Amino acid sequence: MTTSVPTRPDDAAPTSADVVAEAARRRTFAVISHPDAGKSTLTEALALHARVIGQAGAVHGKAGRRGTVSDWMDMEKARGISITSAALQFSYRDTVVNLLDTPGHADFSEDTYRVLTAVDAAVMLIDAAKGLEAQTMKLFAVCRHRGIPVVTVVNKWDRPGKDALALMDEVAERTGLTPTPLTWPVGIAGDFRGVLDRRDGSYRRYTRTAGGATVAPEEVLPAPTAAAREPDAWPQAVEEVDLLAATAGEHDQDLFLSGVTTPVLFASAVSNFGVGALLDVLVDLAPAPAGRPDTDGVLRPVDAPFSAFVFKVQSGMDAAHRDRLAYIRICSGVFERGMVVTHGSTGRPFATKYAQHVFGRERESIDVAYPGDVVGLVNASALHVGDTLYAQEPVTFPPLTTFAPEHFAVVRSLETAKHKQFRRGIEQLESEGVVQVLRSDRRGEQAPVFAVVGPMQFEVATHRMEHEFHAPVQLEPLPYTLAMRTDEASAPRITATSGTEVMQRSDGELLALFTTKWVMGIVRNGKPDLTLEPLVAAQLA
Ligand SMILES: Nc1nc2c(ncn2[C@@H]2O[C@H](COP(=O)(O)OP(=O)(O)OP(=O)(O)O)[C@@H](O)[C@H]2O)c(=O)[nH]1
Ligand SMILES: [Mg+2]
Repeated sequence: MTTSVPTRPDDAAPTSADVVAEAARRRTFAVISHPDAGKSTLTEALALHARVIGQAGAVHGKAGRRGTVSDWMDMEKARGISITSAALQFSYRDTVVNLLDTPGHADFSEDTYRVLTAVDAAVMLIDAAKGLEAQTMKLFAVCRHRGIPVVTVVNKWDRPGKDALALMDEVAERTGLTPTPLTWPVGIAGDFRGVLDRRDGSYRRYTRTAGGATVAPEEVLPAPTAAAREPDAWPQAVEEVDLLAATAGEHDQDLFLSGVTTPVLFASAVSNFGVGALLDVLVDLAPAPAGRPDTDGVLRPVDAPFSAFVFKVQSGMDAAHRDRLAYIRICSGVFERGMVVTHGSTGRPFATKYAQHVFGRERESIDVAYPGDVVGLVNASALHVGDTLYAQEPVTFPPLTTFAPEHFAVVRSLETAKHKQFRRGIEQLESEGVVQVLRSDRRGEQAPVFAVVGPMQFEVATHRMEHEFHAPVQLEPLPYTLAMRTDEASAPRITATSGTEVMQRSDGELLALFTTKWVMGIVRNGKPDLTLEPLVAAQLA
C-alpha cells in the first residue's frame, strides 16, 4: 500500500496564488528624460528615501560630485552623464521596487529603448527651467507606442524656472496627455518650500538638509497653519490649484493606466524634496506586472511557468572579475537560482547558477525572484539581447528592435599582436549592443565596421576596447549616413553606383550603406524590384 507523504508547508513550491501575490507587490519602472534633467540624481534620491543607501553622492554638483549609485562606468563618472542604463532593486513599504535609470543622451537611445521594453511604467522627468525637451518627447513617444503609463515629475524646482501652470499647458499641448497634478508647488521655481497635496489639501513642508545628502524632513500641516506659515506662497498655490480645475484633471486610475492622463509631482531630486511622494505614488498607482504577449500576441499570464527575456547585456562592471552580466526581466512564474531553463533561440538548457540582484554597481546573490524582477545572470555568454528563457511551456517574446545606424567607422587594431583581444572585444561590444558590427569580404576580418546611432557610441567602444579588452583601436570614419536592408540579388546593382557599399551585419542581415538620401534615390530610381527596406518601422520618431 502506498501513502502519499504530505509535503511540509515550508517546503512547498510557490503556488500560482503565491506568484500572483508576489507579482502584485512589484513595481518595475524606468526614469526617462532629456540629458541632465536629473534622472540619476532622482534614482539615487529614491534609493535614499527607501533607506537603502545612507547618503546621496550628489553633494557638490556635477563637477565635484562622486558618481551617483547608478553611474558607475569611468566615462560616466568623468563626464557626469549616464552612458548605459542601470538597475536598482529595493523594498519600500511592502513593495519590491525595480528601478531602471536610463541614459538621456540621444546617442544611447537604443539602450533606453531596450529598457522601456522591460518596464511597466515610466517616470518622465522635466527640468523646471527647460520644459519638455527634444529627447523627452521622443522617449515619451516610445511610452505611448508601447502603452506604458507615465508619471510626470517636474524636477529642479529649487532653481529658477518656468511657471507651474505654463508647464502644465506645455505637457497637455505637446504630449496630448492631460496632466493631473497630485501635488502643487508652494513657492515659485527657485523658492521651493513644499507642496500643496491636492489629494487632501494639506501642506507638505520640506526642510533642506546639508547638500541634500540625507532624506529631507517633511512636515504635514493643515491648510490654516500653512496659510499662517506662508502668508504669500500658500495663497498663491491655492489660487493656482483653483485655476487648475479648469485645465488639468483629477487623477483617474483607469485614464492613467490607459495613457490618457499623467499624474504630476513637483520635486527637487538634489535636495530630496518630493521624492517620498513619488515613491508612494509609484507604489499606490503604478501598475503591477501583468501577462506579457508572445510573438503571436498571446498573453503569457504571470502565473504561467517561468519565462523571461534578456533586455541588456553588460560587461566590465566589475574590474576585478571582468564578468559579463545578462539582465533579464521576469515575465511569468518563479525564478529559483540553480533552476535549469530553456534558452529559446538555441533550444539548449541553461543553468542559472549565478543569479544576482543588481544595485547599480553592487550585486548580491539571489535565490528567488518573481514577475517584474530584474535579475542579473553572471557569465551567461550564450545569452544575447532579446533572447527568451522559459521553463516547461515554450514561449517566444517579440525580438527587440535594433535602430538604423547613421554613423559608420572602420575599426583597426593599433597593435597587430593583439588580434585575439581585438576579436574578443569586438564580439563582446557587439553582443551587448554597444555598437552594431558590419563586415564584408572586401574589407576583411581585420577591418570590421562599427555602425552606431550616435557618435558617442564610438567613444565608448574605443574606450572599452583599450581599457577593458587591452586592444587599442583606431577608428576611421566612413562617409555613409544611411543604412537600408537589402539582399544578395540586389547587392551588385546597388554598389554599381558610387557612394554605396553593402555589408553584412552579424545577425546575417545585409545592409546597403549610402552617403546620402540622394544617392539612395539614384540607386532606387527606375528599379522597383530592388530590395531596399527601412531597418525599423517604429523607430523613435
Ligand atoms: N538644482 C538642481 N540640480 C539638480 C537637480 N537634480 C539634478 N540636478 C543636477 O543636474 C545635473 C544632472 O543630473 P543627473 O542626475 O546626472 O542627470 P541625468 O538626467 O541622469 O543625465 P543623463 O544621464 O546624462 O541623461 C547634476 O549636476 C545634478 O546635480 C535638482 O533637483 N535641482
Ligand atoms: Mg543619468
